[in-house]
Amino acid sequence: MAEVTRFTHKGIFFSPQYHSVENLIFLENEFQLLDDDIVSVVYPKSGTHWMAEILSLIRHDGDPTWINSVKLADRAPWFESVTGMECALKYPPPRLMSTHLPFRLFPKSFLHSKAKIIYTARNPKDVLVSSYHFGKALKIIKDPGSLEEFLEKFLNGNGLMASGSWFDHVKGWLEMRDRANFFFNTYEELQQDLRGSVGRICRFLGKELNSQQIDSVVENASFQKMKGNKQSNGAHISDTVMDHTKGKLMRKGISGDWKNYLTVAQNEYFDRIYQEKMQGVKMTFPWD
Ligand code: PPS
Repeated sequence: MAEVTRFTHKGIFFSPQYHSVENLIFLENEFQLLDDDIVSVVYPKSGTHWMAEILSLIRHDGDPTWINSVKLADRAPWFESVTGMECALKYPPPRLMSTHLPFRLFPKSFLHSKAKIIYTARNPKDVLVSSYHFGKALKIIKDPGSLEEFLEKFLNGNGLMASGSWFDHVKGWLEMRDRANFFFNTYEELQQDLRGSVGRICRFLGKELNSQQIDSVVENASFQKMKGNKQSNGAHISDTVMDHTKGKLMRKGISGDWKNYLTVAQNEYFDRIYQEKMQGVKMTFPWD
């Protein structure tokens, strides 16, 4: 098995298979966001693929032809990766892009642009469990070890990659919440009422879809449909990056799976750290 390598940039670790310091510096300081850009910002394992699929469908008025024929990473490239940046630079506007980055590494040009940001957060306990399983299949990160060991890494900001601490990520991005071009939503809201969420996202984007078109977005962005769509279900992830026999991107797609994994003591410990780190955040989340 090849040796796992990683590098650290501004306190956050990245994989040389995907990222480079040059690209991260270029992205933060020189990359120009355009007023008609849409960027989906999601901490890993919190609904990145789901939101990319929803936004792809909205862009095409619910028509699934695009999502069924073009791979998700080309429809909504992760611009912090080297190949994602190449794709973003060639993307005919209006661009749709994704990122796992914390706000402090995001393009500075955002502060002077009307680019629209959609931020999706998920219950961190479910993020932990999803990351743990995915981490077991990823060949480009160190083995997560036991759940107990990974819990500690996750709470210390060393989960998967390219994103740092969940707490810093959410808090950093929430500082943008009063901006008209920033929309905050959660994985749990998507779960509870996808149709309502699609309507809210459309209003934020200034996109009008009729009832049948919204139905089509909802149907085609369902877990079952996405799991069966090889353009969206992680099938494109290279065998050098992931052992597809050990895990799946489209794993369970539910909320509250953490209850099947965390012991009472681990849950209490998590809650204690959560309270400490989220002190002062004046916002109620679906998992609170
Ligand atoms: S990644 O690799 O960081 O980009 O992963 P990400 O896409 O952020 O998150 C993967 C988790 O999202 C779940 N998922 C969905 N849930 C419900 N409905 C739909 N349509 C959907 N699409 C993806 C996926 O199953 C992963 O969660 P877990 O809990 O592991 O199942």
